[in-house]
Amino acid sequence: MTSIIVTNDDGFDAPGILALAQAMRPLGEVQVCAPAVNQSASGHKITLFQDIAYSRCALGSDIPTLAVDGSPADCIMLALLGLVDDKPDIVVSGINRGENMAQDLTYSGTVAAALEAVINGIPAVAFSLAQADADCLDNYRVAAQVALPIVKMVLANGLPPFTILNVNVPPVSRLQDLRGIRLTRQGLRDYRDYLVEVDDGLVQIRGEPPAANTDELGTDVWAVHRDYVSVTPVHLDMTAHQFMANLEAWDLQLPPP
Ligand SMILES: [Mn+2]
Repeated sequence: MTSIIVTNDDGFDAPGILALAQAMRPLGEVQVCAPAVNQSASGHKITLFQDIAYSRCALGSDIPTLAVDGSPADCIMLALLGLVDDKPDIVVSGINRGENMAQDLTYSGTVAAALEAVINGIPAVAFSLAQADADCLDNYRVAAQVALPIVKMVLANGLPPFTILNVNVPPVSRLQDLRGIRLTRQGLRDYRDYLVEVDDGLVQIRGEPPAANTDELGTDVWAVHRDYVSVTPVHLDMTAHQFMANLEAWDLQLPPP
């Protein structure tokens, strides 16, 4: 029996993870292992040198669920280290509340959970709904419908080592309002954060929704802006290969002894 772990970064009780877990059920045995509380923008944080509490419950009345007092990467690490009985055939992360495109990938706990899976040799897909402001259940349902055939293909074909699929779904309430799937690369976003002095010695990061260059053909932001589902293959290797030759020319040396 195919074993599927579903996780997210919005917390085990977010609407997106329930939609995703339910959509995965035709493919195998579904087990949810997700943060107990919202861990959005936690990146690839893992919790070391301290206790991690967890509890067992059920989602949608009968999907076995572990709520972990940790990060999304913690959830996958714990699951693979034995908190979940069966070794999973795939890890599916999401459906995130809000897109994970362009530079978002480095902040995203949703994507980090998928990367934690491939570090351990388990294929993984991250799903995000490009709508941050509301929990529209119809939109999550459409995104979950999109997820099913994609996960099916990954189960059938596998993925190359250290490679995940990062999927972003435009916010539509009917499947027929999507124009199709586009294979994309990471685009560029322009964050518009600012600092707010809340009190003496107390600040907060706030911001307008990020702008994006949606005109650059073939990027994730380009596709989602045009109501295409964006599928980006993402590799864990962050080496800037295209800079290697130039860096070589610097001829970096140790200081003289
Ligand atoms: Mn999130």
